[in-house]
Amino acid sequence: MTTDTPKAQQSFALSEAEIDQFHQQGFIGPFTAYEPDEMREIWRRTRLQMLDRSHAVYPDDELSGATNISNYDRHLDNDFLAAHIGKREIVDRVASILGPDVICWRTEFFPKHPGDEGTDWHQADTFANASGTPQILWPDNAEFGGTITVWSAFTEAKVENGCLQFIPGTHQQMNYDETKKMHYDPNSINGVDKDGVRRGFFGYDYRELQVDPDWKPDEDAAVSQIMEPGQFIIFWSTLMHASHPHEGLTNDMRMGFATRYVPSSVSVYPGSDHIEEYGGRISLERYGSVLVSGENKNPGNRMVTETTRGKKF
Ligand SMILES: O=C(O)CCC(=O)C(=O)O
Ligand SMILES: [Fe+2]
Repeated sequence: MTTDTPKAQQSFALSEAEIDQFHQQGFIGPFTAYEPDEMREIWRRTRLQMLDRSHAVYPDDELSGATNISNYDRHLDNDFLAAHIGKREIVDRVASILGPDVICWRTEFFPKHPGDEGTDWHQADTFANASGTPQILWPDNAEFGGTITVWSAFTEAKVENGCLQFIPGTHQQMNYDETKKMHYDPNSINGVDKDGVRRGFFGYDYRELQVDPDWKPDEDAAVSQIMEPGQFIIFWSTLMHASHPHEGLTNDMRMGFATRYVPSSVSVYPGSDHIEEYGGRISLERYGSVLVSGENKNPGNRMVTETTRGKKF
């Protein structure tokens, strides 16, 4: 007999001190989900699998220019990504912040190719930022809004190839008004200089949403999140976050994979049957949130059930 806890029962819940730190700073990590060599091998395989869209829930040809949204939710057709969103190292930590009933409502790839601009400073509460329509709504009595994002480094992320940047402690107050409109201009991509740094938001300019048009992010307080392949970091989407440009000094792509979690009581895509943003439009017909912990507390949400999953995979 061994007294070691079997791996399946090991809990990765955050400690009280870590939860306090998370609430103060708006982020915590990085933590390790995979060893660097393991992640390199997984990514080599998964990167190729991503090219096969035959089971992807959104076709990428509904409207031209839809590359950002056709990147969404590949966990609904890829086995590795499906396992990743439910990985104990991640979900135990997220549940220790959000409570036991947790859904994953969105995943997104964030590639940064050599020479790409940095991601603009931004915060997201309802995720109406690009579509003009709230994508998540917390119950009326909720203390918080936004989502927990777990950003996993599928490749190395360092300053020169565009790692994330956070401004600690900025998650309690929105500097952007998501009921305002941003204008999509794919020609602006990689073309806008902001105080000496090339930054944009995939064809949008986040400054258009500023509550105070004269305000500027306190970039002196920004911290760079340098990560090994296989590490992940947890942050509120309402935290001021951005990324450095890829300087193009090396030809390695930086690949981040963001998984977004909320308590299962939150309404996802309320009243919408499609998403329209980044110049594209996708139907939510085959979409479902995935219950990664506990129970579903919102009968109104479209969920991936064993039956729909059978059809999707
Ligand atoms: O990876 C990036 O550059 C941006 C990621 C981001 O904004 C997010 O995960 O919410
Ligand atoms: Fe973001």
